Amino acid sequence: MKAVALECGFELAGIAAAEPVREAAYYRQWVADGFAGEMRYLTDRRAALRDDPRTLLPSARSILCVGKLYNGPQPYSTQFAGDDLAWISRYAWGEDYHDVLRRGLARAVDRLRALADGPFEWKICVDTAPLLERAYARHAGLGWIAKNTCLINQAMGSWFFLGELLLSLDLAPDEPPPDRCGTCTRCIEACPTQAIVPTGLAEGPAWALDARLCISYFTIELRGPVPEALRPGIGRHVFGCDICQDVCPWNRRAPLTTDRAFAPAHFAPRLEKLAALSEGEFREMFRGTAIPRARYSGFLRNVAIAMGNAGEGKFRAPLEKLATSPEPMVAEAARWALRQ
Ligand code: B12
Ligand code: SF4
Ligand code: SF4
Repeated sequence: MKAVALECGFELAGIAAAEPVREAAYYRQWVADGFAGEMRYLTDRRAALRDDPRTLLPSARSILCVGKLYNGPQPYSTQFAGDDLAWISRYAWGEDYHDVLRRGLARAVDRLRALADGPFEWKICVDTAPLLERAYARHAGLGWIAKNTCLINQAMGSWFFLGELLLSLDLAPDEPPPDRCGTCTRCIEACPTQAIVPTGLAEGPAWALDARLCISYFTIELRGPVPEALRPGIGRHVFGCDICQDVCPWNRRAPLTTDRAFAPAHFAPRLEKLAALSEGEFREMFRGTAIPRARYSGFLRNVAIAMGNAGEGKFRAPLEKLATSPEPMVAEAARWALRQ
């Protein structure tokens, strides 16, 4: 199974049992604490589906969990100068990972079909299914869930995506590796908006991510205005955030992907160029990437905030134009940026 996954372009592979895990209780607590913000797909009826992977495939016995590297040779955001350049997070530079991982897992299914003794049922999941991907990947031995809440692999760091193949086959599960964060707190200290917060839980993780404070949430998921007090912390981020992974010692020598699908189409584009994009040009520029998830209006809101944070006089004219946007959220962000 694992050899097939490696042949199909995944660097990490392991097996977890398709059973409920104790992390589901922590997920419920996280939702109850309001940490999901307005991400309703995490809190509505789909929240309960996360209790048991068999809600996704009733015959499931095992989960083949895979990891795919996306790291490129480009500098980390924390080492990259240029106030007039926008930061798009590392994971979104190339082709949309949902498509790339699904393709790889579909190839794996074909190979397994040829190898298996008899028929089996399967289901591919990548990100969007109501499945606790990090928790199952941990049980499959792919890494530990770190203080920054990312899954880290001792040899590979954390620049990898997760995907799963639910299978009706009975396979021997792997063991979760030990937590190797130790006494380190670099990610917690480096987060510009203090989004990694103590849980105070007697049992369970000591740290959680309050998405309502996270730049990644603001710039990708949030559909309304970003709370004003948190805008300065966003810096020049226009889509996602890499800081808590950039500063992690386990990513100091993180390996690079060899998959050309993740080669950057637009590395650190100029903010002025982004501010001038029409909706059609926005769609054209980022077609096939994960960026349209932010939507045109959300993206322009992010660009306006980044320009305000840069505080450069040359951004006055593009911001004055954005301030006349028919989209109130964009116009308001541009007015705020002009005040900065
Ligand atoms: C919602 C979501 C977000 C939200 C919330 C993130 C968060 N940390 O919860 C936002 C928009 C902020 C986000 C941001 C990012 N995301 Co995101 N996101 C998701 C999504 C869809 C659900 C995650 C979720 O359920 N969160 C709620 C929390 C409570 O669940 P959890 O993170 O799984 O946490 C578990 C652990 O904390 C665990 N736990 C930890 N320690 C311990 C200890 C004990 C004792 C116990 C009992 C439990 C426990 O319990 C929790 C429940 O299982 C997943 C895909 C999926 N279906 O799982 C991708 C996913 C987590 N995201 C991913 C990525 C790449 C990112 C970003 C790096 C993108 C970017 N550059 O901006 C950032 C990283 C920010 C960060 N530090 O986490 C990858 C992570 C890969 C990896 N190596 O970890 C995933 C897996 C998508 C994928 N298929 O590859 N994301
Ligand atoms: S992604 Fe950025 S804002 Fe979110 S927790 Fe990490 S450093 Fe903080
Ligand atoms: S920076 Fe330190 S505490 Fe944070 S995830 Fe990395 S090793 Fe863990």
